[in-house]
Amino acid sequence: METKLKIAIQKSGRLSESSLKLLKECGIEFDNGLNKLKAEAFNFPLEVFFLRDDDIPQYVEDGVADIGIVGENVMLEKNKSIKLIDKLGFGKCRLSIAIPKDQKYQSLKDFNGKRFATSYPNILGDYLKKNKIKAEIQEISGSVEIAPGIGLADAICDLVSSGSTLFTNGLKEVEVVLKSESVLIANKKLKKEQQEILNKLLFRINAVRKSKNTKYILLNAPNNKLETICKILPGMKSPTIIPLAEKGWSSVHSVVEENQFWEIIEKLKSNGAQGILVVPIEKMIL
Ligand code: PRT
Ligand code: ZN
Repeated sequence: METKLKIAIQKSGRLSESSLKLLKECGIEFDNGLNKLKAEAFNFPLEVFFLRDDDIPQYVEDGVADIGIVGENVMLEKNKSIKLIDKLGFGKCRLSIAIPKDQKYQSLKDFNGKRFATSYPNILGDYLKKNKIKAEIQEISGSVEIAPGIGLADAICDLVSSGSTLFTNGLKEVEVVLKSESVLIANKKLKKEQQEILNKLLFRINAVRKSKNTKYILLNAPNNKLETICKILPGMKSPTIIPLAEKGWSSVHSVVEENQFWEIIEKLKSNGAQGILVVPIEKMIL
């Protein structure tokens, strides 16, 4: 029987859509009908398990799944014996300490002898220990933000993204314990065949990721400005130059990184580039 790689992703929640999208962008097709527990890819040796995110590290440790996608927060909290393969760049959030908004705050020392409510007792416990704070931790599994209001805790430690949950509950963020994003984790003892499939998958993931940070750029330039313009454009190797029908002009093609984009466009314009077109890249193999 053909070896397959088993991947566990979140069944329904904040990471589900992006996890599915990532696999799709890698060209992997499968049927993910509602309430399905697992699905087999049609065109790649991959089996997809749909699970609660909290269970994924354990399944990966046990080898029920070979790899999985979870938030770094879950990976660290569960503290299983697994391998971190790569950060995936979605599901970004932070695990923060928050207190009632009209309470004064000076430093972490304020928390000595206080009581925290959190769903992340391990991460918080390590953080407090590292900072030599002695406080009590009350573990609760949901609606952590209401704990101070009902007198269950003095402070909370919970995930924050926009901050609106804290705001509507009259809380303010005072310390960031951890910055988190989705990660790809793997079982520590993958068989050779499984590792090979994982390498293929990682190759595709990297191609997708590279392409997201990069744009394809086309422009027209007078030939006497080509040298300067080529210097502005870094490109993968060097820009492609194609003569235009109009004498003395050329079309220049290259790639630019998203974060340098505006700066480069301005320089190109001031050096005589015209008709600049910028198009998205779907996949990029270096
Ligand atoms: O059912 P299952 O157990 O699988 O899902 P879940 O309810 O445990 O997790 P889910 O879907 O809420 O989150 C999955 C992962 O998404 C988390 O482990 C994080 O890695 C990541 N993530 C990113 C977040 C957030 N952003 C986030 N904002 N997870 C939770 N939140 C919650 C937070 O707990 C708080 O209640 O959103 C609220 C705060 O959001 P803001 O925008 O109001 O600040
Ligand atoms: Zn969960």
